[in-house]
Amino acid sequence: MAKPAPEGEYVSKRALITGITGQDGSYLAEHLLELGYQVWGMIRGQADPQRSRIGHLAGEVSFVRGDLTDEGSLVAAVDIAQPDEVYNLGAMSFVPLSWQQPKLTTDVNGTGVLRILDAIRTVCGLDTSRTAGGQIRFYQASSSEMFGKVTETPQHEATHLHPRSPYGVAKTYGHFITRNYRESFGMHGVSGILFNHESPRRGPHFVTRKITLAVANIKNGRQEKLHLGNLDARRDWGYARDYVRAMHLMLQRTTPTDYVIGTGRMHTVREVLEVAFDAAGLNWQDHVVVDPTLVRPAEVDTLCADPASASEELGWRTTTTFEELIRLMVEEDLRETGREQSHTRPPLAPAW
Ligand code: NDP
Ligand code: GDR
Repeated sequence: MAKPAPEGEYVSKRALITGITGQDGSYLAEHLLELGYQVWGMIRGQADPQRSRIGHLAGEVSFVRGDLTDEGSLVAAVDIAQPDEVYNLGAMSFVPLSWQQPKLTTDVNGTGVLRILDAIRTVCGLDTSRTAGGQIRFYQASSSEMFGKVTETPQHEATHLHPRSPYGVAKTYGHFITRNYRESFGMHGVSGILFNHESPRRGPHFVTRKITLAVANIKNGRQEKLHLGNLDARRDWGYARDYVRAMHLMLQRTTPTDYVIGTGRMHTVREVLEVAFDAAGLNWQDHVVVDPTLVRPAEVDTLCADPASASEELGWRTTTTFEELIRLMVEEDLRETGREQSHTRPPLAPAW
């Protein structure tokens, strides 16, 4: 929605990212800045962007306060940023927490999507000509967790949804309300159905990072045991940097279309352990304790993407294999815990 440029003058696109302090938000901001975008990041009142994953982007990204539970703040954020593209990455993203706080999860991950869609319509004065036809394009962070109890493998855009967690149920609402606003009001809204993607910036309670952090702490003599839940769970794990490219590519299509994004390969949690401990010359069987309290009330046993449409229509590809991804996370955590040791700060440890 940037103002038209006087003839011959280049005006870069403007993007508003919710969830900019998260793993994906930080990589997406970097990617869009590299592409020449003006980036606005929505942060919550409590967040301190100087010390988060985006501290290094201070000065390059403009910040606006807002919360997905507060529609007025979303209207203000969209109005201030005047974006061409809105990326809705904000969410309560840790699945186990959604059983402990199901209503808040629903409010943020489900109704929050409705609020930001309505905020866009409000700022556009409910004028569909400004939301349709590419004026404000909207990306919703949908999730493979929506497939849940799978009936076919691999999963594609038309696979039946059977979410198995309050998180997955709320994401499914966000998915369908985005589609509904596209069909009802002609909004240019798309959902990326992304499978698990990881990086050294992954939150410490997600299983890959919990493992790579533990490997580094064990190697540095700060931890002996690692407590985990279901080692047989299978996921399609990719590298987060690759996945934010897909988000941007999706919004550049003339026709708004939803895409599945994943590698097409799945591995067990046990395989993550093998690669991660091996990368540090350790044997996982010496350290891992299976803890039944970490098994979920309703587990998603297996997820694997069919990214054929994204490959054919977006030209999207992954660049990093599963083994490379886990090794690079171990290397970064070894470096980080080594640095911490030299500064005698307390060790990084997952809260879950
Ligand atoms: P993170 O947990 O790293 O980041 C979540 C972001 O959401 C944070 O910036 C957080 O802000 C923000 N947030 C939380 N609550 C609110 C709220 N009430 N209002 C506004 N913002 C809020 O997640 P990821 O970066 O890994 O994931 C990004 C999105 O993609 C999420 O929606 C997630 O559900 C989805 N997704 C992720 C996948 C993955 O494998 N990573 C796969 C599929 C979907 P704060 O810093 O203030 O807490
Ligand atoms: P997930 O990721 O729930 O798929 O959601 P997570 O890394 O939390 O779990 C993956 C699988 O590992 C099993 N597991 C454990 N998980 C955690 N966190 N801790 C453990 O100790 C443990 N032991 C075994 C889990 O049971 C599960 O099967 C992520 C999030 O990023 C979501 O926001 C996103 O939508 C989906 O990926 C796609």
